[in-house]
Amino acid sequence: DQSGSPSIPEDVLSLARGAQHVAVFSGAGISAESGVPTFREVPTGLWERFSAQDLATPEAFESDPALVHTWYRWRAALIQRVAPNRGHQALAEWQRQLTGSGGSLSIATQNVDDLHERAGAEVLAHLHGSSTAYRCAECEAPVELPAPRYDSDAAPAEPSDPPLCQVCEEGLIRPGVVWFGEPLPMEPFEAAADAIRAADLILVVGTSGLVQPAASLPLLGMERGTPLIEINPEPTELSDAMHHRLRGPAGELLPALVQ
Ligand code: BJW
Repeated sequence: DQSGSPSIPEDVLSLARGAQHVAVFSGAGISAESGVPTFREVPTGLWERFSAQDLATPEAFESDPALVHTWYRWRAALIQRVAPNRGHQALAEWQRQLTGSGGSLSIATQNVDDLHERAGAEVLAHLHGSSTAYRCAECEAPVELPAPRYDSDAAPAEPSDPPLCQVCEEGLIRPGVVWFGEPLPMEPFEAAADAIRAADLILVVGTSGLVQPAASLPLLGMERGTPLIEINPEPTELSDAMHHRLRGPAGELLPALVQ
């Protein structure tokens, strides 16, 4: 192949070319090539360096709000500094093409970053919330915080307290993300399930498939026998259920698939 792009098996290419309604389920791996750390990879994954129990649970926020607040502000700043990669761009382009020809491409992401959107795509569902959304931990009033500023990729040393809610004047402002033990937002979850049930092709990109209930969403396609394609350099919890497994980085495989 003279272009240097990875070769995709012909049967997978023809599935992609023939699809009219594509459902994409994405995870941290699609943003890895942009420089956003994933969660579970050794040694770069966030949960390899930080304790999920101390950061991504409601109990953690209750016991050390400054630590959790500061960590999420650091993550938000990191996300803001990076740019979408060729994987995000390929999906955005494919979405434009399909929408223009009467089809559709829906994106349900577990990521709290906005890199799909910044590549020009419309996201149907942010299943685990967003790094730019905040709300009161007590009265749930939504709040906008000024853009965070941390210059370094290293975690900030000095924790600072989250602001107090101006509405109820009782609660602390918490990140608008879904922590372990919390329910997923119902509307995005149902919208993602509907899109996956209606799809004629499902792409599972850059997720370990370990975190429920999100990880079960792509399997809804099995009800109708919809072809499932995984894009991931490594085998995952979902690999056995896939009809096709493309092993490699999303930033190379997605442009080759969507060409
Ligand atoms: C590349 C690549 C490249 C690298 N290209 N690919 C036992 C069984 C079942 C469930 C449970 C259980 N025990 C507890 C639970 C429940 C729990 C759960 O699932 N735990 C498991 C870990 C065991 N789930 C929950 O608690 C959920 N809520 C819930 O169940 O509620 C029930 C309830 C109902 C009613 C009332 C009350 C409660 C909530 C889960 C929330 C998850 N939150 C996080 C943090 C979000 C905020 C933040 O960003 O900080 O979401 S955890 C973290 O994991 C984040 C991610 O969205 C999520 C998924 O991770 P993801 O995206 O798959 O990343 P990785 O790192 O795991 O994988 C990256 C992949 O990319 C790898 O495969 C790489 O190979 C690949 N990759 N480079 C393509 N270039």
